[in-house]
Amino acid sequence: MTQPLIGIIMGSDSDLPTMKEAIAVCTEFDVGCEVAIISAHRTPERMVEYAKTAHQRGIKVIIAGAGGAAHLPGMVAALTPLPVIGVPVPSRHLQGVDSLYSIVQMPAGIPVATVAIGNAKNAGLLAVQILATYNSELLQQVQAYRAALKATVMEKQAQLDE
Ligand code: RP5
Repeated sequence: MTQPLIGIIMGSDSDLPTMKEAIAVCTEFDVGCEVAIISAHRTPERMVEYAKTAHQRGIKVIIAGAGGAAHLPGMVAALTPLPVIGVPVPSRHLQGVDSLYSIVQMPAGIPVATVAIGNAKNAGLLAVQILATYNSELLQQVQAYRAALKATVMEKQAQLDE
């Protein structure tokens, strides 16, 4: 089994439909990831243990998704030296604006790279791009991915021009 390099954590199993997009990116780029449900409020000790030990297990980047009072990404960022990417999960009553504000408003010194509400795909891609800074094979994969995106747009343009 591939050594997991990306840790994908979320506050609840109800976040999984959103977070599975990040898992799909890891699969697409063949990067090992570990996935865990860890709640900042319901399992705080587990969160502290995870955040303090992730780098010792070889994890290089953590993606943390949470909704509502979304403290998980920020608290994990406070406890790990690794880069943390936060995913604001859409919430029932405020559609994820609460999640976004909870995650993005970090005090200077403890950053969380926050993606758009529900955009776990970009979190996965950003994590892969961080890993690609020291992995030339992965860098080529990222460039191929971008080339495919460009080809899709150009194909749509060609259809419009017909
Ligand atoms: C947060 O509360 C989770 O990240 C989730 O988005 C939200 C609701 O959790 P459940 O009540 O669905 O378990 O901690």
